[in-house]
Amino acid sequence: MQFNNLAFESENGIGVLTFNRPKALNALNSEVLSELKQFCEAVPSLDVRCLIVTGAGDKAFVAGADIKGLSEKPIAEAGATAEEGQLAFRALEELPIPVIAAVNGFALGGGLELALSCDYIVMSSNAKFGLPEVTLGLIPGFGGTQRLSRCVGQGIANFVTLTGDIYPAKYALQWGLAVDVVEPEALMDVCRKQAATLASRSSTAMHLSKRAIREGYDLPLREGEALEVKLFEEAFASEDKVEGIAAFIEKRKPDFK
Ligand code: CO8
Repeated sequence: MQFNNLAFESENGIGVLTFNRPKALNALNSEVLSELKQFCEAVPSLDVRCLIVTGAGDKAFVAGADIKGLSEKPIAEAGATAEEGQLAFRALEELPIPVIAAVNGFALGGGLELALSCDYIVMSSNAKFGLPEVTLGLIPGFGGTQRLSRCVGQGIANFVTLTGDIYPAKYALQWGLAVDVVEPEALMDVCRKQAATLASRSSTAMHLSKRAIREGYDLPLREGEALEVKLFEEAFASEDKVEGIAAFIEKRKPDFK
């Protein structure tokens, strides 16, 4: 797959998707968002069981929406522009495979919103994050007002969004935004190791788990439990369940297809 602003490579079922506009700190313009959506549509046809998302260069994961591009947008296109980003990030969020955000530098505005659309975040110790939209007279438009509060709670989401300040990675760990903060040189190795573990798990069970957590999040508890029952039944009827339980009983590693 060839893109102008994304690089993709894969090995042993682990894919790495790199946002690749280092001169603009990997900022998101319409072309990048459209390429992300195309990439997500192609994922089921790729031989990939786990995806790592990162940014090119050593300075930025993604420094947000392309501010120069935004400056040229007519007011009438504002809603469509926000929706364009939301649809691309939703496609990423709904991928059937696990997705790790390897945040290697600035994750600002749309960049933080991108990371929040992945299943979880690992940050390098020199990464910085924030939602600076209020400093531009804007609000987050690619899902940030919704996903940040779901991830860290409303108080911290209010704090990050209203201050518009840029925060060091240690706060991501403290606030439960990132699952780990590691030395910059170790970031990709740590993520690849985690991806290898995920790639060895049942892809059916991971997909159903992702759906149960994501789709259940907005439901009342009893409806969420009902959803869990329905998805549990699907897992129970799967070939992976037969293999996983047989492997346990036979004291061997499961060989999930
Ligand atoms: N868009 C376009 N270009 C950018 C962006 C960006 N978001 N960020 C950096 N760049 C460019 C700079 O303009 C500069 O280019 P040039 O060399 O041609 O002048 C190059 O990248 C390097 O950047 P700096 O020289 O500024 O590097 P510094 O190390 O001095 O600063 C910062 C790094 C702190 C990251 C700084 O670049 C910065 O503040 N960037 C903007 C961050 C920001 O505000 N992001 C939020 C954008 S708004 C957003 O994401 C809204 C999402 C929802 C949109 C909804 C649509 C309707």
